[in-house]
Formats: sequence, C-alpha cells, structure tokens
Amino acid sequence: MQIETITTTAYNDQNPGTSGLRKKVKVFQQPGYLENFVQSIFDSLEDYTDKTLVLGGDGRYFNRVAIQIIIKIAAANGFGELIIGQGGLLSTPAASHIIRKYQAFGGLILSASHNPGGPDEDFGIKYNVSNGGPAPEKYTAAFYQRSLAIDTYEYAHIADVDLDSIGTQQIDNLKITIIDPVSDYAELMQSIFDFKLLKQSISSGYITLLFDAMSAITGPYAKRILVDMLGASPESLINAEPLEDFGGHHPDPNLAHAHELAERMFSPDAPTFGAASDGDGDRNMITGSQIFVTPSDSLAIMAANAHLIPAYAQGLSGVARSMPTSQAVDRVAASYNIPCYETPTGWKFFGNLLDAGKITLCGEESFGTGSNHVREKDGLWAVLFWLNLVAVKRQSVADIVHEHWQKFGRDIYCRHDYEAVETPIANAIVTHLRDLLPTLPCQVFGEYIVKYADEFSYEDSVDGSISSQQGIRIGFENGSRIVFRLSGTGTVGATLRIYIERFESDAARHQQDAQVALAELIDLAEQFCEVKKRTGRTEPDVMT
Ligand code: VG1
Ligand code: CO
Repeated sequence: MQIETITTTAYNDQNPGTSGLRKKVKVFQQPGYLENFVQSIFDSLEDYTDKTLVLGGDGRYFNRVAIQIIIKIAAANGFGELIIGQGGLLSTPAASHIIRKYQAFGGLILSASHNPGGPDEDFGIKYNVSNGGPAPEKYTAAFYQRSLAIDTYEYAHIADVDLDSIGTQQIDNLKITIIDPVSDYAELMQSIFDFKLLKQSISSGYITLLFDAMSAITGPYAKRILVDMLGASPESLINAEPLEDFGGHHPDPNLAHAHELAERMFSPDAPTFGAASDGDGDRNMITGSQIFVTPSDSLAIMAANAHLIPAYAQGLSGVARSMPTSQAVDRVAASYNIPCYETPTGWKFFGNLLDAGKITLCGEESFGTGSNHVREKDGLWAVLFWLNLVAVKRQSVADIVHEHWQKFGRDIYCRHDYEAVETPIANAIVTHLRDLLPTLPCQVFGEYIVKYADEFSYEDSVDGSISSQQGIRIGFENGSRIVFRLSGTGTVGATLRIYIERFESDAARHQQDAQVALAELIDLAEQFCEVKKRTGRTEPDVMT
C-alpha cells in the first residue's frame, strides 16, 4: 500500500456542534476539507493501530464519495479493519450497535440527520467512541483544536472499494468487511421486543400501521423488520426508498414535514398506528388515529410502561432527559422512586449515565428516545416499543396518552424555532437575555411569578466534567418554564429555539390545543427575547 503524506491548509470552522460537524456539501467539497477533519480526529485519538473502525452513513448526497476518501485515510493511518454498511449505508443506531457488537475502536457516521440533502444542501460527519456513543465534548474539542493547526494528512493510494458486495477483502494489512446494514440491528430488536405478539397483532389486523421513512435510511430497516419479520403489508410503508436528496424534503419527522402521514392519521379511516423517522434513523414521531404524541410525553409514557416490554421487565434503573424536554418524565420517575437526570441537549451527555447503569431510558423533546441497548437515540426501536405497548395493553394510542395524563397530569408543551436568523441578531438576543436574567426572579407576570432565571450548566455525575452555557431557563412558581437556546446543528445563520411548558393537573382541561393553552407564556417569551421585534418576523418557522 503506497502511503503519501499530503500537505494541506487548515480551515478555521471545523468545530463540531450538538451532533458532529455539519456544513453545506459545497463546504465539504473544498480541497482537503473532509480529509483535514478526518485526520484531525485520528490525530486526537490514541492506540488504534490494527483496530477496527465502523463506517457508514444515511445515504445522502456525497456519502459514497466521502466513504471512499475516509477508507484511504483510515488505511494510511493504520487501522486493521473497516466494517462498512453495504452501499455505504448504516442508520445511526445501527452504527452504534455494530461498534458495540464487534468491539470496534470507534466509528465514523456520515449524516446531517434531519437536515435536507443534495448538492446544495447539508452533509455531516460524527465520530463515535467504543461504547457506540457520540464522542464526548473533550474529544470534539480536541478534534477542533487539531483542525486549526493541521498541515498534513496521510493518504493511501488504493483503488476505490466496491461498497455494494457483502464480504471481506484484504488490502495488505487492512481488512475491509462490507456487511448487511440491517441484520445485526434486526436481531437486536428481536431480542428486546415480543416479536411473536407483534406479529399476531399486526397479522390479525388489530394494529394497522403506517410508517413514513421520509426517503431516508430507515426504509430498508422498516422493510425487513415491519414487513418481512412482522407481517405488515408493503403498503404500510411510505417513502421507503432511500434517496440522495430525500426527494427534496426535510427528512424531519414532525407534523409539518411528514405531512402525508399526518394527513392520513387525522383522516376518518386512519390506521391505528403511524410513525416516521428522520434522515439517519435516530428520531421518531409517534401518532395514533387522530392523535400526535409529543416527544416529551412519549418519553414519559415509555418510562411509565417499560415493565411491559420483555427487555425492561425488571424495571428501569433511572431515566434522563435533556434540559429543554418537558418535566413529564420527572413525574413518572418520582412516582416509581427512580432517579431522573437532566442533561444538556445532545445524545453525547447520556453515554456516561448509560454506561454506569444509572439510567435505562432517556430522551429529548426533539423526537429522540433511546435506551441502554445502544448509545444513540433510536427511531425504529421507539416505534417497536410503542407497537409492543399497544399490543400488550390492547388500547389505542389515544387511550394510552389520555390515561397517562389522568394519572400523572399533562405537561402541555411546545417548541418554536426561528431558523436562519442572522448570527449577530441571534447573538444579541442571547446577550440581551443574559442581561435580563438577574432582574427576573420574583417578578410577577399575570399568574406567572418568576422562581428562577439562569443559564443551565451541567456537571457529569460520572466523570465530573462541566458543560456550561447550555441554555437559558426561566422557571415560574407554578412549575411552568420557558427555555431559550441556539441550535448547534444548523448550517445557515443561527436557529433560535424557544421551549415552553405548563403543567395542567385538571383532567377536564387536558384536551386543549397546546398553542392556545400556552398563549400567555408564548407572549411572555417574546417579551423576554424580542425575537419578532429584532428580526421583523411575525411567526416561528417551525412549531412542534
Ligand atoms: C438538535 C436537537 C437535539 C438533538 C440534535 C441531534 O440539536 O435539538 O435534541 O440531539 O439535534 O439530533 P440542536 O442543537 O439543533 O437543537 V439528530 O437526529 O440531528 O442527530
Ligand atoms: Co437524526
């Protein structure tokens, strides 16, 4: 294998965000851009010679090109084996599982998740460590530091690898194994859920199903698991062919972007169960006939019913949620007397808690839920979890949700996103909010009295690391909250996210529309952050 040390010029914008480095494809196509970042990752890691690296992505535009480049850099840097999903495909949770199952040193996942794909859209790359989870902040900070100084990368002159044929090939000291991207993951799902019961419920017609793969990675996974293994009809899958540009859509599972699914679930002859997943397969949206389950409620309901699922029959050791996620799961944890942890946004903060056995289940308001079975959030796993619940409880999705609210109360919740705000304006909003914080406690706004106003800082209870400036929180005496933070996954300008919640214990008032029930808090949020005033916008780009 001929290895060349190639001279390169450092870029100054390779700082990973909430979930890896995400940029426009055109940025990644600049000379040496991808090469620099991959070499910066390898330069920051130790003792990987002869070890295994897992490689795969969500199939978006540039995926195959990037994989061929990464193979050559990994070969030149001395990895012993590369395990690659056929066609360069691996969903994020499947990649996490494969790293763990084959005891790999780590993995590179190529994805920009729910961001659109195509030559003018987004691409991304993320490094996962040996527990299968996203690299913690001390790693990503090191990658960035290295990328600022890098002046050479290593490159092996080998032929492009045939990514489409399953099997093993040897190139000098490097073994390259192309695997079926679905089988290991499908086997894992079978070990967690009651597939026999699911098959009965689906084939008998008790559960009718609609799954929207959003022209992204979960198509092949859903086909194998839902159709081939569980007997759902092929028509129960829509947008099941992965496309490089996701059919020109945002592969983001919410009511706005999964509109075909939403329409059918709210039509008179809706199926009993509907779900969608995102570009890289780690998010989930759960719906039933005439109902949409908010992700924060979904997490709480899963925690409350986990003992009904074979893998969690012994109960949960604890749960965790990201800070902006509603406090619904906290109520379940309190009632079951198990710990509940509050972490910053992003899956990398759950890894230590899962590894230490402190939690079994965790989730985020952004359509992400997961458990200790992998170290990523997992879209299809959440879908199977809910299907298993419906099958065991023999209740509709709506009944399960309403019964949960009756028992625990409802945390009415919404999130408003203002996308592509000019960065200086977004930064000014944050500065303004920071200045406001000390003046707020004890102030009265109608029925809302400010109890605390601060900026969230997290101390990891396992390794003691501290992550500060993780979102601005304003909490009220009645338990309501408004949270502001800037997105760390966007690629254009800045995205301001506003998270709003209010607890409602009165069952007679549980059926309200969230936007209506939260109207006063929504107005207060504007009063505090002035996003409309400062941007001239009249409404958010996305409301979930
Ligand atoms: C968003 C979500 C966050 C999630 C992250 C990655 O981050 O809010 O909860 O973990 O995306 O999900 P941000 O910084 O834009 O708010 V995915 O499915 O993009 O890997
Ligand atoms: Co995702």
